[in-house]
Amino acid sequence: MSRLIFLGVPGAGKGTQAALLAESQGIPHISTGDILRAAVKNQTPLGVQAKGFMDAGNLVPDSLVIDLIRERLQEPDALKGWILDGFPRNVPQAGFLEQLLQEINQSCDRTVNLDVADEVVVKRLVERGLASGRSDDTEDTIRHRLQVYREQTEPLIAFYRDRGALVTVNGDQPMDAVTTALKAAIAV
Ligand code: B4P
Repeated sequence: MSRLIFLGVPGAGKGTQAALLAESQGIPHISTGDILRAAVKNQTPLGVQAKGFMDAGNLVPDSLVIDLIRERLQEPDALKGWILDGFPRNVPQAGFLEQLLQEINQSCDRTVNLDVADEVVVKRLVERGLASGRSDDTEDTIRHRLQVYREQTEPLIAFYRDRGALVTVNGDQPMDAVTTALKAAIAV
């Protein structure tokens, strides 16, 4: 059983690797980005509120994602483990998660930081934007997302390092090499 948090710049491969690992471990892959994109597509009240923030490359307000995570982590399939991809995204979200895990008698085993240089992810995401039409994968918005990452998400590396649970994996390798390195890092 694993309970893992994935950190990394936008486009580091969090979604890609979290999906593979969750499948191999038989635990849910919980991506706040995927949940929000589905809400936008279905024009739910959550999606209507989130769309403008996402299109601009900003974080959606904490209150929207916090409620969503509180409910999702208490669904039956999440009792045996989970991979959180894209959450927490800032220090207040990390503080909320710590408190929630205490309330539900769970703890996170590892936080994985997928390390990839900015210019590599800009290229990856521009390519994905051209292939998928994802509205936040344009070069200007990607660079803004990287700035938001530096200001709001990067401090979580120190937050989890202080708690002794952080492992860093080089995400700038072929996908199967990243998967192998990741499995080795979380087995330690
Ligand atoms: P996310 O969906 O989390 O998007 P992301 O950070 O860009 O990462 P993503 O999962 O897409 O990329 P991946 O690395 O898998 O967030 C989108 C938006 O949602 C945010 O900007 C924000 O507005 C909102 N949001 C989400 N969570 C939030 C929260 N907690 N609080 C507030 N707002 C929130 O992959 C990128 C590409 O690289 C793919 O095309 C993939 O095929 C490719 N790739 C992966 N690994 C590779 C490798 N090893 N080599 C080459 N290419 C690779």
